[in-house]
Amino acid sequence: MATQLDAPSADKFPEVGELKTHNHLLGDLEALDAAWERDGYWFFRDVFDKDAVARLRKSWVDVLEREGVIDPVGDAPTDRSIRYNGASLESFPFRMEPLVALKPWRTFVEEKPIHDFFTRLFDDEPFWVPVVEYRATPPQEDRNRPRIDGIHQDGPYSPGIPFRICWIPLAEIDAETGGVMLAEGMTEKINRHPRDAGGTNAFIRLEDVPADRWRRTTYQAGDVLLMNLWTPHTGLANRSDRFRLSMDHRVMARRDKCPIVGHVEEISEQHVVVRDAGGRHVLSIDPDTYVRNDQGKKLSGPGIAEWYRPGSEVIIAHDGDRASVVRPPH
Ligand SMILES: O=C(O)CCC(=O)C(=O)O
Ligand SMILES: [Fe+2]
Repeated sequence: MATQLDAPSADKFPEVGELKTHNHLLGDLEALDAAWERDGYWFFRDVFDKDAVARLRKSWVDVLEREGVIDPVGDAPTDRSIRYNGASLESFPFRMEPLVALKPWRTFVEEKPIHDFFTRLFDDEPFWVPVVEYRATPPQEDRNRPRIDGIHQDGPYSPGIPFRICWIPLAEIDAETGGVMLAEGMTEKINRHPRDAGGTNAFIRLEDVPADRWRRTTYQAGDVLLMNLWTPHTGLANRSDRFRLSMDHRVMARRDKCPIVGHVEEISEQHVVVRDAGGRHVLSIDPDTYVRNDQGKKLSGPGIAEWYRPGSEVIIAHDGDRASVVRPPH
């Protein structure tokens, strides 16, 4: 079933097909890997415990109520009642900073049914890389703007850490509400972003993705979409009257090459000392180490110790004693 999304330039907007579901592959690692390489994603329909998702969603609803942008829902089921009430969004925390501080993902991934799902999926314990975006996207104000937020791959921005993107809808996200749209079957490890004259990455052009590859679905609380780092994807503007609630996170299997997640004790342009639950690690830094700030900009020389301070939370990918990537969680 294809969805014709209403767009100002409907002639240019692709027809969007339905995502496949991969539920039938759960328990078969080989078939899952093959699907991952072929399709570039796994979409599992209705696999999360609804009460666990509702508990997670409550953190979003609390913020929206406190900000006065939805009317209090009280005991009513919240998954359909996150209607934007029209209040000013001038001071709205678009990156949901109150949730960044609260880290509600921790409790969520510890919920037994959620943990069990990922353990079954990987046939191993999940390792959660604490790179999380909490999204509460209000209806688009200017309806003449394009619906495509920006087609991108996450891979080129995260070299060295082989995680999977884990995108979790917290309430129904239908065609009007938008959500993630991805290009199926484009898993080659190539950076598809055109470079502009300044050498910075621009968004991938719509015309560079074959028009028949685009997929989405009506997402429901309980579904989860995992994406290959090389899969081109974009958010679609919200044309509904409700907030769009989702969380995107990064996950991998314990047996894979997990990064160190800890706090900086000491850092210079030559080394970093980091402490995690397992103790203290000393890693070398060289000019090829991708030490980045929160905007993805590479730091070098004294800039490293200026940006990272003792106590900073840090994620470090490494080969033996050499750090290959040093990045902040957010
Ligand atoms: O939710 C969105 O709008 C985009 C999500 C995304 O780009 C990601 O999870 O990597
Ligand atoms: Fe992304």
